[in-house]
Amino acid sequence: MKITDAKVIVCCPGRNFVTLKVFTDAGIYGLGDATLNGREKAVVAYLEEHCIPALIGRDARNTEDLWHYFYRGAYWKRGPVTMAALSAIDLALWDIKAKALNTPLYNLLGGKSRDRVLVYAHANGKDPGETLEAVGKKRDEGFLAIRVQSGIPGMSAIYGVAQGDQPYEPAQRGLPKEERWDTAKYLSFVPKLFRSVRDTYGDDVHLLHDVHHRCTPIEAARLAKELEPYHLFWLEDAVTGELQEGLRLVRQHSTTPLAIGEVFNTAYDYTTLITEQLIDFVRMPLSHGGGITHLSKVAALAALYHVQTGFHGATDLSPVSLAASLHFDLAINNFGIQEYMPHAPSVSEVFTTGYRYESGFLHLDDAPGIGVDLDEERAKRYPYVPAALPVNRKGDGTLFYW
Ligand code: GCO
Ligand code: MG
Repeated sequence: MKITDAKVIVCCPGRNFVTLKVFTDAGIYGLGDATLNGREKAVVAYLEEHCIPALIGRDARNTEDLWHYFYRGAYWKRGPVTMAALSAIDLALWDIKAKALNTPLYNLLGGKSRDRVLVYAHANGKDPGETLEAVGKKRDEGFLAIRVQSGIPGMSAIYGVAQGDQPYEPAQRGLPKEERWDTAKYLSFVPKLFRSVRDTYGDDVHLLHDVHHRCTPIEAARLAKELEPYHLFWLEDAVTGELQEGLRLVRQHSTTPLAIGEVFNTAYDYTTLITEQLIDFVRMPLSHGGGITHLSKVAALAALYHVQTGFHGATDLSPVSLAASLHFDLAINNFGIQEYMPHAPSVSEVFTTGYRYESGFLHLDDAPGIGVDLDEERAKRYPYVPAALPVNRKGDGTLFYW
């Protein structure tokens, strides 16, 4: 089955998405998500200039060889831009493979290990009162796992908290906005926040929290330790992950489960973390971490070390990415949880999907392939809008992690 053509579709139905569409001589096409928030055009250029010309004429069924062609075969390998492009290629080829066999993708990954996917929702508010209310709303919607982020008195903007009354969306039009950060205020605030969430809602709900890379290992260790009484499902990105050994210190001091990796893009970002059992959940999503072909290997390695998956699922990953994750989540044994941030209603004008939320879980239909389609005519109504993630500085102006 020869690849006859491929094209990149960029659209902005509320936020930017980059989608790769690969065509074959069997009349079957596949879709892959190539969205990299705030760096969309870099991936488009990499795909159009370097990947698509090399894809045409190859056999779409050879997913393993083509993965290595674009990974090992590229002297300048790894990194988020190239890996987002390679991930999109891999997802599109697995979509084609499953459609050609007329079966949902999960059947090619081992079939179903479960019949629905546990998801976590986001609850956030400008202050603890609003945040508690938001947690209550998510409970009422049936969510069994809730990520809690709150505005902190004395800090004007904070990661994970919506500014107006729109749902939280970190990328803003134009150049990066600057935010200010205060680790001391944050560290004394968060344990109190979780105490009041547990006092209000009890023990019968999984709670999660995202530090968003803003602690040093010793600060993260303090936070993880002080959060122990509230039994988090996980503490996410407690430190920035470039230095894998940094997690050793956090681990030595606390039993709070740790999740990391939404900005990782290969297994090599995880080797120390997994083999030394320094984490509990891998977050690297299919659409940034090398697609089905590579995440299958990462998940298999993780399984040997009691590490589970908890894939990134923010709104900047398209419905193609979320649906592909759901197939993977259904199939593997060491699935843990799936992040679920519903897309804005305008997204469903462009993408048709086969998943639905019910009572704390996402359910997937039995459509062949990944089960997502994109209406190219409607996509044209939503042209690309330049947008960027914020930049973060400490109070004295020192540039810090966002
Ligand atoms: C999460 C993430 C996101 C990222 C976003 C950046 O846990 O969902 O931290 O909110 O910040 O994906 O583009
Ligand atoms: Mg995160």
